[in-house]
Amino acid sequence: MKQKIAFITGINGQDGSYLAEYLVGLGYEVHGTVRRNSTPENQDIRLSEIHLKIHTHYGDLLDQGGLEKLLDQIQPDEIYNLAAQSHVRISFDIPQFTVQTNAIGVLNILEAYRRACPDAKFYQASSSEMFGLSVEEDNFQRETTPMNPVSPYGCSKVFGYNIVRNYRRAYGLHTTNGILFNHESPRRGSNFVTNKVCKTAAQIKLGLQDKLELGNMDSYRDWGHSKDYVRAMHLMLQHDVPGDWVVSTMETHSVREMCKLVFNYLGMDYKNYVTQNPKYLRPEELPYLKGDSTKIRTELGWKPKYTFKEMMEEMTQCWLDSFNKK
Ligand code: NAP
Ligand code: G4F
Repeated sequence: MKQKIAFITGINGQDGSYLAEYLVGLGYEVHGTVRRNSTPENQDIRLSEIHLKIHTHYGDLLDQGGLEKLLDQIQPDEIYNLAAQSHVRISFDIPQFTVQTNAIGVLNILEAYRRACPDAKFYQASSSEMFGLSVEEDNFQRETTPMNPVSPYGCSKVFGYNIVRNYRRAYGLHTTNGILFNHESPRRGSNFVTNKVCKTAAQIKLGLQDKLELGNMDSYRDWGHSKDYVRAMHLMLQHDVPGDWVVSTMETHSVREMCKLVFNYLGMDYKNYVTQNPKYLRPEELPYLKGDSTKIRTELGWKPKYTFKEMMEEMTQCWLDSFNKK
């Protein structure tokens, strides 16, 4: 059987790196884009375990011609569009760049794909942030929940989601949206709340820091593990019919509960160390997320392997180990 070829934008991000490892493990030839960076060493950090087994190319979602050239050369079977300005708080600081990348960028890669390799299957990294303030009466968000975003990031992702559905219907392309709820790992950027808490709590434990400054501790998130979620992305593209699927743990925890768990793991009480700094508050907050992933569980047989506790402990332990090595 012919070796399958995958193309991943944002291959050096959290999800891109795990997805690349997963697909290499399944026998795929894996290609992906990285952006030009003045310190090229930084770009390989998350790919250190597989960089010799994959093919990286310079590429940017803002450069449609470059994307089309790459897709024309590579002729992938599967395209995973994971690239994005993915930080919600920062999307209020750089709204134009966020919308250019996360909205127009999706259009750019869809057009490149439609012209260069329309027989491929296409995955779009859509987000639970699109639901914003909408919650169903049973306290879940699901595929049918109206979208009511509360950030430039959320608004940009709604455009990406809709244009992917439009290209599916208008041109008969195999384009799929994964509506993923928050997912974390030791490779999560350390300015997202979970990894910020794990990193700073480990520093406090080792006497390298004395406090942790956070924003809103009373928002709720449905936090899963990135490794479980990249399996879901792949499963979605193995389905004959394209569609939209929610991926979530079906549990929710507050930022406060998450802090308590991490500090307890290290034998400390978070109340003695955590303070609020208004600079981490958002102009508009999304207070509550809990995803109903019944559809992907029943139709595609996906379910997560990690529990929330196992994931937070793994992340905290990784920081402890890395500081202890120094
Ligand atoms: P991440 O770690 O921030 O990775 C994003 C990747 O996109 C990085 O490789 C980044 O490169 C690249 N990128 C940024 N702007 C780009 C541009 N203009 N052109 C090309 N590449 C660009 O994010 P992640 O957590 O892996 O998330 C992957 C995708 O899933 C994103 O689209 C995110 O919005 C979406 N998503 C994430 C979650 C979550 O909880 N993690 C949930 C739902 C949806 P640089 O390193 O050079 O910036
Ligand atoms: O970790 P966060 O920054 O993630 P957020 O905003 O939920 O976005 C993530 O999940 C989305 C899926 O729903 C993705 F689409 C998106 O790409 C990203 O991966 O913040 C989580 C919560 C928020 O309510 C925030 O206000 O934590 C709260 N928080 C409290 N203090 C903080 C902080 N968030 C950050 N980043 N830093 C803080 O100091």
